Amino acid sequence: MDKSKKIVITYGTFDLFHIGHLNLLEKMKNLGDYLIVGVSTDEFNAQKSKKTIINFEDRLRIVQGLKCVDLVIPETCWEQKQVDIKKYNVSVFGMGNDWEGHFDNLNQFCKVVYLPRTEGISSTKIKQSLNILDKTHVEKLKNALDTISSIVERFD
Ligand code: C2G
Repeated sequence: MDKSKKIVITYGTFDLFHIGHLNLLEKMKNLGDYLIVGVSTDEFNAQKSKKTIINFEDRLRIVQGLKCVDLVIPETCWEQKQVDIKKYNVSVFGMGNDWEGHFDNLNQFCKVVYLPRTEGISSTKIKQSLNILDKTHVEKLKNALDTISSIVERFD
């Protein structure tokens, strides 16, 4: 790694990649010259009790394809951050501010920043919207409506 470059690093799942992820990664890149992104493996997401729609290989490739990203690495555990910071001579570790305070311990190794999240968008929100469109979900709603209609008819 070119010692003259200011290395910045961040980590995430990046499921159903959206503008909130891109905003964060571009803000992180603007803090240095070389952006490393740790993408959570499917196994690590299981540890985070986080269900993803897109598998690790595809999430990794999507992040790797971004102009602002210089290197992607697998994120396999919580503890790897300080190892990565030393290994890659990282100057700045950053996350969205929903993680405010969670990684302050890394201050002993590098600068720690928490950047404002992009409001109104999240992988969870997207999944919930997809749920509404899901035919089995619609079927359940239809059955519930039929039940309500039959109850109402009894009182007419
Ligand atoms: N993010 C954001 N704005 C959003 C959604 C996400 O700025 N609307 C940021 C998050 O704060 C995080 C990054 O995008 O810094 C990736 O978000 P997730 O994929 O949800 O990452 P998460 O599951 O929180 O995993 O060790 C850290 C964990 O791997 C973080």
